[in-house]
Amino acid sequence: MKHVKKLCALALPIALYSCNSKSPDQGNENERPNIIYIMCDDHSYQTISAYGSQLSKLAPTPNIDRLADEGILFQKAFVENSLSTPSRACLMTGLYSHQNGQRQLAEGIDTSKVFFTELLQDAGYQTGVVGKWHMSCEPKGFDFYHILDDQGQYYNPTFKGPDTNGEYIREEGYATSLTTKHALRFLDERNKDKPFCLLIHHKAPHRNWMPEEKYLGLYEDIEFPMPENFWDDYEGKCSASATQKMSIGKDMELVQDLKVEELGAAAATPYDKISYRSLKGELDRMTPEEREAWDKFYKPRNAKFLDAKLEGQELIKWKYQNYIKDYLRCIKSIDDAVGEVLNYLDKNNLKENTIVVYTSDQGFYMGEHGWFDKRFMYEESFRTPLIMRYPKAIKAGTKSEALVQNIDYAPTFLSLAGIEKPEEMSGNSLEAVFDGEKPADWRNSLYYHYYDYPAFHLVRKHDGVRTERYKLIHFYGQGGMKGATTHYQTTPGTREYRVLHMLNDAGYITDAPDINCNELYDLQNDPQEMNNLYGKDGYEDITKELQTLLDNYRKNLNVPQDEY
Ligand code: SGN
Ligand code: CA
Repeated sequence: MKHVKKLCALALPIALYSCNSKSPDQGNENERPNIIYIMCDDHSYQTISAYGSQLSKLAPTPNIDRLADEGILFQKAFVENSLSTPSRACLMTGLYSHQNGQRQLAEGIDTSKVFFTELLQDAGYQTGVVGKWHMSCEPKGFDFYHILDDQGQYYNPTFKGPDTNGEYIREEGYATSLTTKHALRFLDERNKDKPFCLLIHHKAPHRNWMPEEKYLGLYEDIEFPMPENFWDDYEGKCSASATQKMSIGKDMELVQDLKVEELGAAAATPYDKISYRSLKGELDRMTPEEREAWDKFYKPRNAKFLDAKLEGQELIKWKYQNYIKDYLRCIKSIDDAVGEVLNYLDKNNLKENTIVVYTSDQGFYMGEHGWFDKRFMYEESFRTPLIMRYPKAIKAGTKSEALVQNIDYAPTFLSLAGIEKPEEMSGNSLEAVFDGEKPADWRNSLYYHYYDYPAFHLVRKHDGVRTERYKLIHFYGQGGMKGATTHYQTTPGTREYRVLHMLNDAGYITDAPDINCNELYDLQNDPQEMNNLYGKDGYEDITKELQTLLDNYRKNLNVPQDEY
């Protein structure tokens, strides 16, 4: 199927209609709340100090924590399909992936589905989106947009907006700061007589985790703890956990990911060559001053590393430490950016009547099971951070244990704006759990479905259910290229295309067997999901119960079952 690019709506520069605003910000006599939705790309809850992990205590996030202190922290927030474009489609439509069409990364989205911002617009809201859009259609339902190209770049990235004639134009600066700058521009220039909804979608901390110049050496002397299940050998699990290609030990690239540029010059394998090309492309974007600062930090570090000739577990530990440090450096800039937006709201008297949401398009592995990346239904990527502040309806310091999912965001925003949710929207408004309690009729389980195989990282297709205590996962699908529908046929020239062709040529994809296999976890006794209980004595009843639940989801939601 062809990758569909459609221009869904023409947005106007906000300056065109903001000129008749009355008085700054008190113009909000309209009681409907403003909405600021901040979504990072691949931000794990493990690296937000409000969530309390050991890792985050060593690299705190005071501004994101401030939101939690003044609002509600969701302890059990999840996505439906742990990947960027599908998650963004869930956000915009309030629908599961098979309902909105965006099941895989590069293919899908039924543009006839309503985006919640279109409904807000119709109801008189002024809407904007800045940063990583990453949908397979142009922004629709926005008065203002200023978006990055595809995944975006960290240094001096290109953006496009209605004022750039459809072209992506290079801007000087770091992606996180530029995205914030354009967000504040929207807030400054908006029509102050109308309520607004602004989506701030950061590129960071997406792979390859390139820190901002001022944070290059941050945390250098800290030794970060490794997760207890880092050395998982996948015994007792289905083959999917062992055949993925997202392990820090085997798959994290010394050149692109860990910035050992020196190894790239002598790239021996085709894989190293791709890795070198990717890193070089990013470094070549820098100004000479930025490049100098970069080299000043990484060159001596790399010299020491190359000199040490690390092998085996020592090499893997080095990779882990340096991955975590670069990732956390990117988070530091994100935390600053959140602080800037909160200060703006304080200064402009917007705090009380604005709901501020902080989340990520999915979770991320910080070494759990030995991994980076996401995609799997195991907790760290299935879960996502979710924090909301709305002084009018949420008491400071609230915590929620309710099972919530990214299909709930659109219904929440619509309900807050007093707009009736379209009947077909699957999610529920989170207002029902804003007080930290769980109403009797709130959901007791969640459905998950990942479809993107064969693709980057080779995670097999799977769906499953999670209750408060248990999780049942079903891995399924044809191996080899039989099931290929997506990246493999996508644009030649992309990194995805090159890497997948290479993996296929090396037999990784062609040799893959079909899979039809289950896993069952007791999250209370085994929160790290190390002990697959499926088929074990004593678990017959709970297995049956969960299987019925899963079958009901598939049936009631009309999930296509061609490959089960
Ligand atoms: C790129 C990354 C992958 C990542 C996908 C999807 N490779 O392909 O590691 O899983 O994006 O990420 S890279 O070498 O090009 O960085 S997502 O957040 O957009 O879903
Ligand atoms: Ca992502």
